[in-house]
Amino acid sequence: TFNGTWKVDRNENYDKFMEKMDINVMKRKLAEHDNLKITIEQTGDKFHIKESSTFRTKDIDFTLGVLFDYSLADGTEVSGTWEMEGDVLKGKFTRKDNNKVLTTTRAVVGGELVQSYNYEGVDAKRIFKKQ
Ligand code: MYR
Repeated sequence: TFNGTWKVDRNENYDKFMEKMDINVMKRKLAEHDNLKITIEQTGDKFHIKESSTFRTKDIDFTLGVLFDYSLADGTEVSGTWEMEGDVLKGKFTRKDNNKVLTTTRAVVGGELVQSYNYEGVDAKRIFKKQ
């Protein structure tokens, strides 16, 4: 289950990923240490997520398989869906500014929440510990 509050513990290749996303070096440095915390509340196929970081706090609601809009912390707007495949959440989001696709997954692995990202062939991970 994804429910609970998760605090980012470490990143893998996140700087390279953000670079591919065309995020400038100053924002990347800040984003590496954004203290991202997400609280996930799943009820059936509905999710409520509270996101908090050094950049902002934000509430997000989505239903599995239903298109929704989301803006990244740097203001980049995307639109897409999350789907559940087995125990893995799979997200596919399209940037509104260039129509390129960002895919992401969330899975609980060994008690940690692992979020993977892919954009234009570059993979990254952020790994969260439960609070
Ligand atoms: C959520 O479930 O938390 C909201 C929807 C997430 C959409 C896609 C997330 C991609 C975030 C990429 C951030 C990297 C910034 C370069």
